[in-house]
Amino acid sequence: SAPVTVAAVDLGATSGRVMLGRVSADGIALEQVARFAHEPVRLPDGLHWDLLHLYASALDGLRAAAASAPLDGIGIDSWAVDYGLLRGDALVGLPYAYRDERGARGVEAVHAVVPFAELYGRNGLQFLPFNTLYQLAAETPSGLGAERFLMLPDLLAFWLTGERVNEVTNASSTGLLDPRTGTWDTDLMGRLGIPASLFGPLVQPGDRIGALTGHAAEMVGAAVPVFAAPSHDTAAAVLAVPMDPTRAAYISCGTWGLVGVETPAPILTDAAREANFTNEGGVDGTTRFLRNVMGLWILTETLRGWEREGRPVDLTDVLAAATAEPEPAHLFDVDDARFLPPGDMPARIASWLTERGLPVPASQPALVRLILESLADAFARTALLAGELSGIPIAQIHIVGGGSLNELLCARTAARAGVPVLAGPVEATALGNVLAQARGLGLPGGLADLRDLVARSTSPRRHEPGHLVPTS
Ligand code: LFR
Repeated sequence: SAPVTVAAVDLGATSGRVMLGRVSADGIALEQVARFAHEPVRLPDGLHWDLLHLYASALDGLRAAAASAPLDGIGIDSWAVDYGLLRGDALVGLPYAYRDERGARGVEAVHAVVPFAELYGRNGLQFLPFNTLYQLAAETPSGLGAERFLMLPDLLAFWLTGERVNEVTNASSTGLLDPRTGTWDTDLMGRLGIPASLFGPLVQPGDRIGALTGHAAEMVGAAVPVFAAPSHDTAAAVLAVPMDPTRAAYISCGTWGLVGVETPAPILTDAAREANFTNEGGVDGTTRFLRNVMGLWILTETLRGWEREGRPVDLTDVLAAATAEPEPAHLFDVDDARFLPPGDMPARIASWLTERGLPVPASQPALVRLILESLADAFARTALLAGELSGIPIAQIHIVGGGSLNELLCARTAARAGVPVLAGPVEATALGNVLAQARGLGLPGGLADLRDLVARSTSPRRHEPGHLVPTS
């Protein structure tokens, strides 16, 4: 098939990027054309995404991308669970950020109607207090006069094209999708008093949503088609893990560490529920059977806390110093709910430890080592557990995303899991976004072929258990 050039808009919890991807039968080349920082804004009613900043920055980036090469497509991905509500063409209210505490207020209301065990049997989602259905229970869409529900990437696609669709991988994080059929569970919506009319047609990664229209087309300079990426960033990242899913686990590590395996069908067993594993939708009808582990958030919030206190550290320096520290004798539970909201992580870690009579690290490098060691332990345990629960023998673990650059984290994960870790590609999410579009534009092949293309275009570093530095 002919080479294609597409733009991937990849929105993360702390920064967004626009990447230019060129895909041919020989490989993929990625180039960053724009990067912008953003953060949620705290208002009297809670924590909100600065959506207009995100949209305007994405449009600027798309204009820059189109100026450097004619675009065959645009795709958007972001974190999951968050959404906007529309009445007519207008947004009703400001979308909330998932680290807002409001989701937790909806949990009881949902579980009072559908107890968690039953809910899990229907939607296969791990319990996270910010899952979309809990957020929806904390507000009343019909009270707001809302007519339509769009996940954030769907909302941005609507602003770009005028088309309202729900992309399936992101829809799978709402708790309102049946993971066996990949269709909306209107019966569950009915029981929870969520109007089914809010939800529209589901599109698959690679489907064409529409063309840039109006102001967006003027800004970018052409009516470029917008494709559904796997609009959930984790689904995009998993698509681009150069793995053999019958013998490997993956960790998509950025703000979160998403740790799991890819399975042909959801696993809705009691054991999966008790281990709090999720069944989110992957590309080509696969299931992302994984668990959210706290991820680099806890480290970046720690660094941020030190900066606020006037004790800033340089990341490279502190990681080198942490590597030289001795292995800590005790770890802490990175998944404790107290670490979820923004705030003073060093103080929260210290209180977790002192509550148990454990020593608090005395220096900054020692605390960084403890954080990474605790994360690596959670990563390793969760990857092996994913293997046990799914029956997939874990011969190696792939770490992709920003965390793949953290050599200490990768090496300690390999050591604690007792299997090799393959680190990279760092840009898995953008690669997955680009590949889904390329397929929509005619690139042939199944998941294995797409992963083969990633493997030929990138070179992961190998961490053997027992070595603190990569062995290749
Ligand atoms: C990662 C991610 C996770 C999701 C979390 C919240 O960026 O998309 O998969 O659980 O963000 O949406």
